[in-house]
Order: sequence, then C-alpha cells, then structure tokens
Amino acid sequence: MSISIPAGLTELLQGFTVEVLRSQPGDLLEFALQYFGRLKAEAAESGAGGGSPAPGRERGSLAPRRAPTRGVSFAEEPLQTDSESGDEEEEEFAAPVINRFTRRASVCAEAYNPDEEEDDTESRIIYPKTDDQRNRLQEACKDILLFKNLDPEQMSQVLDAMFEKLVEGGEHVIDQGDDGDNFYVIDRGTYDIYVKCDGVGRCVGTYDNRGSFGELALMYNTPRAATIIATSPGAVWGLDRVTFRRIIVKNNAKKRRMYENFIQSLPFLTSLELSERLKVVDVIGTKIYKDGEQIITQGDMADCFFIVESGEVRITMKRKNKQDVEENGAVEIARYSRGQYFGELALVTNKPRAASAFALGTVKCLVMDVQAFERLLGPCMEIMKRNIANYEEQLVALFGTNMDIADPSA
Ligand code: 1OR
Ligand code: 1OR
Repeated sequence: MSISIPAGLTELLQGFTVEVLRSQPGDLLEFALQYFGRLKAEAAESGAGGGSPAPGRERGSLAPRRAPTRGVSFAEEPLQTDSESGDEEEEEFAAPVINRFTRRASVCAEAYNPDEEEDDTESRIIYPKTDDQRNRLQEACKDILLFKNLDPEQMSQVLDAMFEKLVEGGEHVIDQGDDGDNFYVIDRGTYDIYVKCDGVGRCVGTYDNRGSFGELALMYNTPRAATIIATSPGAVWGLDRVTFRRIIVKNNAKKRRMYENFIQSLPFLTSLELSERLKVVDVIGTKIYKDGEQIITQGDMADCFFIVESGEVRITMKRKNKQDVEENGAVEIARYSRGQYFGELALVTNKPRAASAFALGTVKCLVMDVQAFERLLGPCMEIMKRNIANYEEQLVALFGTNMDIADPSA
C-alpha cells in the first residue's frame, strides 16, 4: 500500500517543530494555534490562496523576502529600539524557521540583535556521530576561518549541530538565487563555483577537498550568491541556519567590535567602502603562531592571505640553481609587522608560494581564504599589484635576475 504525503506537509511540520524547540512555549496548543493562524494569514496576504506551503523545490511564499541588503552590517544598522522590538518579535514568530530539510523555503530575514540572543541550551541541535565521523568532522573544521574565533563551548555546540551529507558527482549543493538553509564545510570531494553573469553561469573558482561555503546567505539574509556543484562524489558537513546565526553571526558582532578600527586603519584597504571593510572582518579568522613556526612554505599551493596583527614575520626565499637543485639555505627578503600583509602574490598570480614566512616571536595574523580574497579585495588589487612590481625590482637587486611571476600590470 502506498501512502501519498501531501506536498508541503513535511516542511510545514518541521518548520513548526523547529519553532517550538526554539521558543519552548508553555502552552503548546495555544502556540500552535497562533503559529498556524499567522502562517495562514501570511499565505493569504502574499496571494498563495491559503494553501499549504510550496513543496520542496519551489520557492516558498509564506514569508516576505526583504531587500538583499537587509541586515548586511551590524555597525550601520542601529540595534532595535523598544518601539521597534514589537515588530521584531512578530516577524520572528511569523516566519517559519529554515532547517536542513526545507531547502527552498522562504528565508526568515530577521533583523539580528546579537547581544539579546538567548543562549537557550534546550534548543540546541545535536546530531549523534560515530567516532569516525567525529574525527573527520574535527579534521575538516580545523582550518575553517569562521570557526577560529569561537570559544571551546561554542565550537563544541557547532560540532554537535553539524550533520553529514553525502553528495554525488554533478550534484548542486547550492543553487544561486535560492534562500540559505545551511552552511557547509567540505569533508571530501571537489566542487566548482559558478556565478551567473548576464544569465550565463561562469566557473569562477573551485574547492579541492577542503574549505567551506554557504555562509553569505546566512550572514546577510541574501539569496545564494553562487552555485556550488560537486565535480566528484564527496561529503560535506552541514550546519543549520539557526545554529549558524546563533553562534557564528553573534561571534561576528564581537569580531567587528574587536577589529573594526584596525581594519579601517590599513592603508592597502583604502579602496574599499566601509561596508566592504566590515565584510572583511566577518570572514577573517585569527591564527597565532609560536616563535619560529612556519606560516607559509615556498612552493606550496596557496589558499589564504595574511595580515599581521601583532609580532613580526620573516619572509625568506630559496633560489634554484641552473640544474634545478636547491641552493644552500634561504635568504631573508622582507620583514612584516602590524598592519602589513603577505601571501597575496600566489593568490594574484595563481602560482605556488614564492617565498616562505616564519614567526619571529609570537605572531598573530588575520587570515582570509582565497575565495573571500577574490570576492572582497578586487578593489585593492591595484595597490597590491604595484607592490608586486616592487618585488620584481628588489629581486633583480638581490639576485641579479628576474623572478618568474606574472606581469603585475596584466
Ligand atoms: P552563499 O550563501 O551565497 C553560495 O552561497 C556560496 O558560494 C557563497 O555563500 C560563498 O560561500 C561561496 N562570490 C560569491 N560566493 C562565493 C564566491 C564568489 N566564491 C565562493 N562563494 N566569488 C568567487 C570567488 C572565488 C566571487 C565571484 C564574482
Ligand atoms: P606568496 O603568496 O608568494 C610568500 O607567499 C609571500 O612573501 C609572497 O606571497 C609575498 O607576500 C611575500 N618576492 C616574493 N614574495 C615576497 C617578496 C618578494 N617579499 C615578500 N614577499 N621579494 C622581496 C621584496 C622585498 C622579491 C624577491 C627577493
């Protein structure tokens, strides 16, 4: 016997369940009456005719989508005043919460006041994991920059809430224009990033067995900015939107308070608008290196960019002789301290690291991944390329030869 499940039933009940878990109402029946009553009213208002929510592959129509810029910047948006907070409550209540099962349901584009968010232990999401899963998850999350500033308790809540999703080659993990449901950390597999330009999708980058994606729609309440397609069988770890906002977005507000002034003071970012600089803060992670620790290895493939927050960084370079055998030792070619950057060259030229970097004393760096670098620092490229041109001059002065780097003016 086959039972047919009405379209939208799963999303409807899951949305409700998540809202109950989040709000922990005293009177469940009363809460349900209000929840579904409001859902019905919203549906009627938006012309959906009061039917059940749209099924999975359709964009839901129950909650209005705000302008994409909504909620982009905490610093620019004042915190809720008392007179506004009533609206805020209604809105939060009205919009069904996105979870991993409702991929294309409408986004609850709530204004977010990180300081007022309750740390409600009972609404935590926990996916039990095998030892193997936990080990792989920990390994995959080790270098995720968005997790770098979390305290151990926040990190353990994030790990608990993550769930494994297997993907097939050719599968779209994210489609541009959709509403955001989850943030993803790559466990394994390769993925292409496509961005539509005049309606035509163009591959603008790839992920190779590491990294993360899907944070933008959740951070800024915007539609998905790119399509992510698996180019091999693989697996990703998902983190639901509610947990992401409760922990990562809240943490980003703290990061903005910590780094806003520092980021404003960096000369090489002068070409960026204020809001773009704040987005830089949102994606950076901080890494601390012990005295003598290697930060970059010459010849490695590159996937991130560094800004020195404190301490000193030594840049050294080895040269190869005519037989392609390494010459003895490396030469120190530069030192960087607070406010200076390094590790941009390989990202700009798409070549291996041209030099190595080591910590002199304890060093703290702000680190940005290559996708964020390309997405956010385009306007700063002229300044960086001018500096790269200087490297070439200094290379000639030091070694009496030119270095094999791309034409910086290209
Ligand atoms: P999202 O939630 O918008 C798609 O869903 C994800 O793709 C996005 O978050 C990012 O995590 C990821 N531009 C926009 N999104 C990108 C980009 C990107 N790269 C990765 N994502 N650009 C490519 C930079 C290499 C800029 C293209 C113009
Ligand atoms: P990367 O991604 O290649 C090593 O990783 C980083 O060292 C490099 O980016 C630059 O940020 C930094 N030539 C090449 N890279 C340099 C140089 C440099 N100085 C710093 N880096 N030269 C020295 C100029 C003072 C010219 C060669 C001697």
